[in-house]
Amino acid sequence: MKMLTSSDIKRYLKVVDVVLEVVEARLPASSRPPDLGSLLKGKETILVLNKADLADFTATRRWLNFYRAQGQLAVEMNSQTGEGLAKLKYLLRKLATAKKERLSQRGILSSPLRVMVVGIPNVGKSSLLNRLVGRAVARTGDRPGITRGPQWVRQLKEWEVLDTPGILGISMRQERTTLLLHALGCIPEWKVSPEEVAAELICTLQEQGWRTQEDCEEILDKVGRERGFLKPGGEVDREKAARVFIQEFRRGDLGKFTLEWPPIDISFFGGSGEESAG
Ligand SMILES: Nc1nc2c(ncn2[C@@H]2O[C@H](COP(=O)(O)OP(=O)(O)OP(=O)(O)O)[C@@H](O)[C@H]2O)c(=O)[nH]1
Ligand SMILES: [Mg+2]
Repeated sequence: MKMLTSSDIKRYLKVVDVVLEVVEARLPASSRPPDLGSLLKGKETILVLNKADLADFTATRRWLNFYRAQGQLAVEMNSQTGEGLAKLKYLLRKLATAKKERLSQRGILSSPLRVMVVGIPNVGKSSLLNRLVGRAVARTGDRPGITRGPQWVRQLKEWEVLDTPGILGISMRQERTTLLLHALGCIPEWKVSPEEVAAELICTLQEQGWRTQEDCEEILDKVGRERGFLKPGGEVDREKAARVFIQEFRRGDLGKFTLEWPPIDISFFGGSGEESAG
């Protein structure tokens, strides 16, 4: 499967003005590729917490405060409906104006802002691009690995956006993160069993206040029996049940949950919780 490599990123960084780093709002830190930060050093970046419609509202406020307190531009987004787009466009227009001024000082006629969209698979990079340019030019889909190669799309004279395939760097990640990334559908090939993923997911959801006292096996047995996923001897097919359970979580059927919270609650030290972008 074609994934974006570090050398691809380095090459594109030479020609882009801004990077939109798309992360999963339900896993904002662990869905950042481990080495990306050092590659992007010195480049203007905007962190996009996408699929915010599926995340816990308070958690998203905290994450935005957390990143903004570090001087990182960060916005939340629902690329399916376009909610959050106005704020992102506002930030991009500010950067475009700054670029125009820089160029005109050197007597150069203005050129559009060049924006690159990067992130791990299935976080909504292509959906975001479609929103930014206002038409469905990039293919999207509910599984990882949809975008096969980089694609430039121009939006009038305002900006040019580069869609890219997902970046994966799972070897360096903790086991728990790998399991949760599977749960979110960000890993193209199953490297672990669906039951293991469901077990970690259920445990995490319970930590996040999901109201059920049952353990993983009980939950999967219930899901399997409700749907008639039975093996010849009458035993529940837990693997099939686990896949369905994970699918329901991904779609938000279990509710809005964020699987990790920022290390310290910065809003406690004076953040209002409703801050403006930047
Ligand atoms: N609920 C919700 N779904 C979204 C959002 N953004 C994208 N999606 C869905 O998530 C799935 C993945 O979206 P894509 O835009 O294809 O993701 P991608 O990052 O380009 O994926 P790859 O090209 O495979 O790496 C699709 O089913 C989208 O409809 C969002 O903000 N909220
Ligand atoms: Mg894509």
